[in-house]
Amino acid sequence: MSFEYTLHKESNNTKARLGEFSTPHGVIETPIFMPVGTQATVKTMTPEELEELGAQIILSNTYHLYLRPGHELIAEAGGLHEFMNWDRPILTDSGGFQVFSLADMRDISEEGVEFQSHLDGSKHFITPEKATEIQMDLGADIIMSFDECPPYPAEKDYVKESLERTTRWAKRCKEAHTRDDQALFGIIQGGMHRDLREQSAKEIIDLDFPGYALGGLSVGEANELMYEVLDYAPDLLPKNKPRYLMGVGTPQDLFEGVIRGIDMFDCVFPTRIARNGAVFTSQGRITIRNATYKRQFTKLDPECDCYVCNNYTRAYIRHLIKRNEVLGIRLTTYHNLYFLCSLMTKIREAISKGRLLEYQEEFYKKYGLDL
Ligand code: PRF
Ligand code: ZN
Repeated sequence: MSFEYTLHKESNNTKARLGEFSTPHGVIETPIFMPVGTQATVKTMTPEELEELGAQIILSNTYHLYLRPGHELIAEAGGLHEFMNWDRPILTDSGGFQVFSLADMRDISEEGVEFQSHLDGSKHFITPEKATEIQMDLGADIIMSFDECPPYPAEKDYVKESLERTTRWAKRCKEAHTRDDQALFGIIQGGMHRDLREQSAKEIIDLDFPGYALGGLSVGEANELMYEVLDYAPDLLPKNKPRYLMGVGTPQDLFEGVIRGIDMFDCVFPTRIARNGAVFTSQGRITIRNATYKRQFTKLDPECDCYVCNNYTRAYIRHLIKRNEVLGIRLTTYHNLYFLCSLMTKIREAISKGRLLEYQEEFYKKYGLDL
């Protein structure tokens, strides 16, 4: 149907790409950051606020919505867009990763994964076909194949066995997927091993998906090791399709990923730290609970133009957070998401002007990161 990736520009001194991906609910500009709305809500934000702060696409999770309220109920509501009143693009993750990180007991076989719900211990069996069926019911614009994300570290033999099964599962997802108003993306695994990443990329690309994700990164390995994998892994993917790095999204990771050729990111980091009272500023991350901010009647970030920074002070937000007032975490969440979405806008502008590395240097210097 209406899925098309247009590559507008390739940076001349980095591997960064400027592009657009069109979906039935609108076009997303890439590189892009996707806020996470696990439970069909980006915690504390209304869809109107998300739109205002610059979110173009959000991510939700098959595993959680399958358990509660159930995909049938969401289908009955008319799909996820209708259910949560968000009419822009949505991506759902397949549940593979969440089953492996959240479910209590899991038993992986060729057929699929048996697990116990992290909520009530009830038993479930998810197969690639089931994960695809659930995602067809949820009705997101972009859906993900059912994969296994091996833990880190893991035996190389196991990572190989696992990626080969992930390929067979990806093929089954593709065969089960029948909605032409959804794009099903493939996921590359292979851990930190170059030969295995090459094997996985080849096998998954042979199946021909409209977009490809790199899974199995940011799973506890050192940052430097992830960047090493990112030095070659995006180059294994076709240029004419979007490339998504799953579960990654600190300001530094966004720069390092974009420079290595990644187009899409998602992460709970900005929203999760916001609920602990941590906020991004152009001068680095601060914890607003600290006594230092008690009498600072200034913006969270002196350089920010968001609704929160235009209306509230550090001292007030600190008070709200300290008192566990819900408004506090709403304000920090809004600001953090605005910060990352506008960082991506500035990154896209810098690519367009051919000055991404200069912008990275400026940002790192102020933020307190080493190049
Ligand atoms: N697979 C899926 N979702 C994911 C991951 C993965 O490997 C990761 C790894 N960082 C995050 N989310 N399906
Ligand atoms: Zn702000």
